[in-house]
Amino acid sequence: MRISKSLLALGLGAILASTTFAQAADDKIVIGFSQIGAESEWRTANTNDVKAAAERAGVELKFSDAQQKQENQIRAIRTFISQKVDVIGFVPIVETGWDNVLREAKRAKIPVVVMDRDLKVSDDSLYVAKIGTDQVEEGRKAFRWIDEYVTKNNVKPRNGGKTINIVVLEGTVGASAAVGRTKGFNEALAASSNKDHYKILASQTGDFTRQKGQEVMESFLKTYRNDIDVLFAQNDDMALGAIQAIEAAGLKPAKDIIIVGADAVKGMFQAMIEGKANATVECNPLQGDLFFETCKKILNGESVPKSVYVEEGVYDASTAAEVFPTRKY
Ligand code: GZL
Repeated sequence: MRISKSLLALGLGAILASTTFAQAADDKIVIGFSQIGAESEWRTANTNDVKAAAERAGVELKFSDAQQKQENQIRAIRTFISQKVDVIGFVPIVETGWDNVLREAKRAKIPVVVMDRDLKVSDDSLYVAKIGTDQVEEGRKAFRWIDEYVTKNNVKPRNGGKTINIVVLEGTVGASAAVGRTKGFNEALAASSNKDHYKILASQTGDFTRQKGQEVMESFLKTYRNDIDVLFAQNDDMALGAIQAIEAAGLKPAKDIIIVGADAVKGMFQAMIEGKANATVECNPLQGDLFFETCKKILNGESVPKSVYVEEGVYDASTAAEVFPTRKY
């Protein structure tokens, strides 16, 4: 059967269009993303933001929750490699142990973009870009706020001794957020003109969770009760758990024991408004848009900065009620 040239051209055109359309559908960028888990309000906000930003960016997101296990993250990254995703993104639960799997991604020519926490690798070319927060600076900000508050309010040691005694609830062992905040806090303390006025009585991991924060604070109170003047909790969830322990011990949080957290999540704003916490250093989880913008630039062959920090501030009880309605997480 003869098919007229015009009908043939129309048919070919339709096939091309459908093929082109099909290619357009196939060309949707596919991003494999390994999240560490759901250990805190902050993490949940970070996950929600990544998913919403993926929608806004029009990319296909393959999302994996590692349930707080590095081996699950490594397994997820290997799966993304076998699925030949366009970009691999992940939050390194701890700083080390990533070289081998990132070498596999590099051999597969899949760019890697790191979000939130930092990592230590033998070869920086194993990841293309890192988007996160300056966790060392967050630690410095926490101590500087304490030093200013103690000085301005002429806070005296509760036990009548010579030093303002501090206990620290650290984050997950080996996580850059814990390592960085500890480093920054200690650096700022050592640099303070009042450094001899402070003493760190104890510092122990609460693994960034409310439950562990409460348990470790209970043990601090059993050991040091009236010797504790300040708590620095390396995230707000642990601070909120510690507040429960302090109240159960018959002490007044934010009054008997000054409480400074990190993250600036809504739960901590509520505690500050209720007069149960003093301050929190913001750590911004809303990194999704910048992450997907960076992924697209990399796929377009554009150069991107190796490391970018998102903006963040410090909030205390004096402005908590006024700021709370503006908080996005
Ligand atoms: C910090 C982030 C930390 C938060 C915690 O960038 O990795 O992990 O401070 C979270 O709340 O668990």
